[in-house]
Amino acid sequence: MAKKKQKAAKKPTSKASARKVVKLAGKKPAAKARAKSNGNGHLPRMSTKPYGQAGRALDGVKILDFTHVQSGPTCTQLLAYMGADVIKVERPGAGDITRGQLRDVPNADSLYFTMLNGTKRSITIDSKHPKGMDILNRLIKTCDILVENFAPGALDRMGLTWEYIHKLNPRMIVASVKGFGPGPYEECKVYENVAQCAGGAASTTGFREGPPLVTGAQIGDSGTGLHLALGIVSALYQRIRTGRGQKVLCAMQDGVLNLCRVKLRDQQRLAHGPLTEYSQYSEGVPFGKAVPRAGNDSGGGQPAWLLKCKGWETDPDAYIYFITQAPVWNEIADLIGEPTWKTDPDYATPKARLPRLKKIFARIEEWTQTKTKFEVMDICNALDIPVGPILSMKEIAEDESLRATGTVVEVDHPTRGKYLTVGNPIKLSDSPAKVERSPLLGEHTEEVLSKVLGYSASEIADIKTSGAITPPKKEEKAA
Ligand code: CAO
Repeated sequence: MAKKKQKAAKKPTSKASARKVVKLAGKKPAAKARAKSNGNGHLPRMSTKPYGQAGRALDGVKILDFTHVQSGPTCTQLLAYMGADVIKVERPGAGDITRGQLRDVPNADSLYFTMLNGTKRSITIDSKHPKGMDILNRLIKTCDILVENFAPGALDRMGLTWEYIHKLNPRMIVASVKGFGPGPYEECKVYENVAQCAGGAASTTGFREGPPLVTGAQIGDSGTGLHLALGIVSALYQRIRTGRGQKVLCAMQDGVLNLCRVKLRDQQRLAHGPLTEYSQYSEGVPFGKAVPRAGNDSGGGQPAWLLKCKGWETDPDAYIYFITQAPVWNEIADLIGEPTWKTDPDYATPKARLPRLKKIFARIEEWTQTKTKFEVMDICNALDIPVGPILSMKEIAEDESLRATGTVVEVDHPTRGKYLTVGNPIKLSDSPAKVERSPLLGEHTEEVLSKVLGYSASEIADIKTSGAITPPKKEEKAA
């Protein structure tokens, strides 16, 4: 019976399908499979447009962006660069608090805000106003993703619980940054450096003799924003199969720990003996119970240190990071004028060098001090010796190659004029980054209400007088 059915299914039922079978029969198996899956609608046909002209990776994805300060905005800005339509919801009259923080140009949005909110649209909505809630409901029904990084409980207090959102739009992905995951600290408010301290970065950064140190790289905020972006695109991909949204949570403590993974590795290695690549080993200083601060030691198995270059007396950034990678030891010995170190048993092997690293780096530094950091870079790279110049922010801002790749981008802003921002550090060959200036507060309120949410002109007029999208009057504010 089953066989009969199969046979029947193979039989062409119309002239058109008969032609199709005949056509496919003459093709190679791969072409046959491709044609079949296209026919089923499972796989889209390959675009015939040239690379870079087939839209952007996240075209068509709409984001209700409830983020503020740094961690959340980093995430949604990246998704906007990838093509998502990011609609940033801000409190009327006030907006994201960073618009006014660290202001350098009077009455203009700060660089803190502008560099984290490019390529987005801004709509002002008072979420605590009934009409404001109506607008939010429409946004929830229309958008694919809600991203927020309020203090724990704030979204629920607005009435936007997961259950509520999921009922309104079962396909919506709700992505949150919080300071800590479930546990004793989950209710805490958290800023960058709190996360660096709680995630293991501060205890392992700095010099052994000094206190714990926080780093300039915003691994708590921007690092967690990056993690969240990965969670969001993964959830979007899963939604293609399941048809439903899900919650995505990134705790800043977890994000920092993920970036400090090598230090948790070293914590476990400590149980089996000293960490021989740490300079404290070569200095004969015993290890304690926890991973120590390692100064400028390399985090990997290739000993390295930061060395002075020509001009260090007056230029605080005249330094080079020098890695004594084992395969190029002979080149290093020749370069610094110590050719006997290639064969001397005290220096010839990585193991023999370990207790002598301080002396070795002092000798290399004698050489680097005779050259600028860029000269060291050129000479060493020609010999395959890995080194890194300490670049100041001034040098980075002026670097032509970073401009050419779109990693540093100049944009023009109506109230502050031209400013530099960091473009998309993730380069996609078929999705050119879209890097635009940040929006003014509420710049797109009417546009979003009419074009995205379909409100009529008279409804918008009503909303305007209701107080749902305008700053509270002075008396209300005082109350
Ligand atoms: N309309 C009306 N009210 C609004 C609104 C709108 N459009 N947008 C925000 N609000 C209200 C919220 O409802 C909330 O009010 P309630 O507390 O009364 O419910 C309030 O504004 C936002 O509160 P918040 O606690 O998030 O803001 P904060 O400035 O006090 O705290 C921060 C900031 C960052 C410490 C906290 O948001 C937080 O811990 N976030 C999670 C971790 C995080 O992302 N940290 C990174 C910070 S960057 O260094």
